[in-house]
Amino acid sequence: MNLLKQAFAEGRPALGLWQALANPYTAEICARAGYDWMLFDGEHAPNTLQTLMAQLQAVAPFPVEPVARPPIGEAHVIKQYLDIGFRTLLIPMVESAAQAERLVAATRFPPVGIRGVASATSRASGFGAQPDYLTTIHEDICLIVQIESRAALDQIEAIAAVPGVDALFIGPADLAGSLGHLGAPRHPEVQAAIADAMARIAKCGKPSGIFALDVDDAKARIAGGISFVSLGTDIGLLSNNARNLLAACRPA
Ligand code: 3PY
Ligand code: MG
Repeated sequence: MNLLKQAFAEGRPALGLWQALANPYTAEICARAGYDWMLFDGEHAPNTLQTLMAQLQAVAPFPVEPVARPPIGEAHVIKQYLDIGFRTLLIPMVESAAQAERLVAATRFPPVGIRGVASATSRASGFGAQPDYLTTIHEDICLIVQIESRAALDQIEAIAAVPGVDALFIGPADLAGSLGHLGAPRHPEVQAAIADAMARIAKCGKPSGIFALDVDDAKARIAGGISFVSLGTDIGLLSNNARNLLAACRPA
């Protein structure tokens, strides 16, 4: 069972951690902490298929749902991510129902979709050890689309209505840029757009997610009934604690 889909079904907020270090060793350390999901970033972190797969292997023993973000929502990238074993995908920059339909098709085998078929050679199928992989994997696929532009805001209801779109995730950084407030996701206009988007996603009956700006933002999103939220990043944890430790011990 896909652990994120399970959390959505149970109405339990799923708490996640962003992974941008592109490193299996630190991914394993973070997986031990008990987050519900971890995002492995192929869009902005220096990841390759090999580094993504190594991170998947590192977190495999832990009860965490690995989520992968490809650099772009193209069918050939999606099939590679699925073949190495990701079941949950976060696709950046989705702006229309037609685009969402193409993404769903990329995650489904024929005749429903266009995903290329590898069975005995893919890690996803246990290298052939899971004989019903081809006919059952769609149940465990979780497709999350990112709403992060003015154009996407206009299309929320149409995108949410696409069968196979499991959840919508707001990207505050890109949304701020698109709304004319680059680098200022806390700008009141951006925050108002996010609140409106959240309410509309809820009205569509779809789970909504967001990248929290800090602990207080995360707590407020959870109190507001969000389905899943990223609480922070591996880089943030490392750099903040490195700075704080030094500051605490350096004589003033
Ligand atoms: C964004 O903020 O634009 C993201 O994609 C991540 O949250
Ligand atoms: Mg973004």
